[in-house]
Amino acid sequence: MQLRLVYFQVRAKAEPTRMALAYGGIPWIDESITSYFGEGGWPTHKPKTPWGSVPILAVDDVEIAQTPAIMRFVAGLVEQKEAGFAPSEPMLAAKCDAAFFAAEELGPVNPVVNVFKGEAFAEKKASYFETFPAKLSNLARALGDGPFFCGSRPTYGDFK
Ligand SMILES: N[C@@H](CCC(=O)N[C@@H](CS)C(=O)NCC(=O)O)C(=O)O
Repeated sequence: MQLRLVYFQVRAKAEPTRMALAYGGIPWIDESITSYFGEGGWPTHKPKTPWGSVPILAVDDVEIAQTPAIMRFVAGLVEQKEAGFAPSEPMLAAKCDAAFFAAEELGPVNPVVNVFKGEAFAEKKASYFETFPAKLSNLARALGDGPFFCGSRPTYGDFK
């Protein structure tokens, strides 16, 4: 099975998947949008992709999109090597999802840091930090004594 992770050449939404793949010792290829889509580029191919967005994980010739779905798929692969990485017990699975989605809410920091400059940057930063402390403290509370969100071993909920 060949895995190609298609994204911009930045960390952002693809990085948790990269980290989980690396953690699981699962080989993958980072593929830029330009090299993956080739002629016509993203604007031409976007409507034909599963959800019109990247990241996309191409599993041989089948494309998975939506970051949490990609992560769940990768977690399933890691689970085959390390039991417990993708818990099947419903309450534990919910706990992992909650950590993953709560961390996902911090994602809008990416454009703040990487895109905006000057006055726009100052405005976006101020707006981001209005809600950041509460979100961070929720994550800290969920982590408790840790060391991981769902117990003593890492799960996909820790990779965000
Ligand atoms: N809900 C999607 C959102 C993905 C998303 O916003 N991707 C952006 C890049 S970070 C994108 O595809 N931008 C190009 C476009 O919308 O045409 C996910 O979690 O994967």
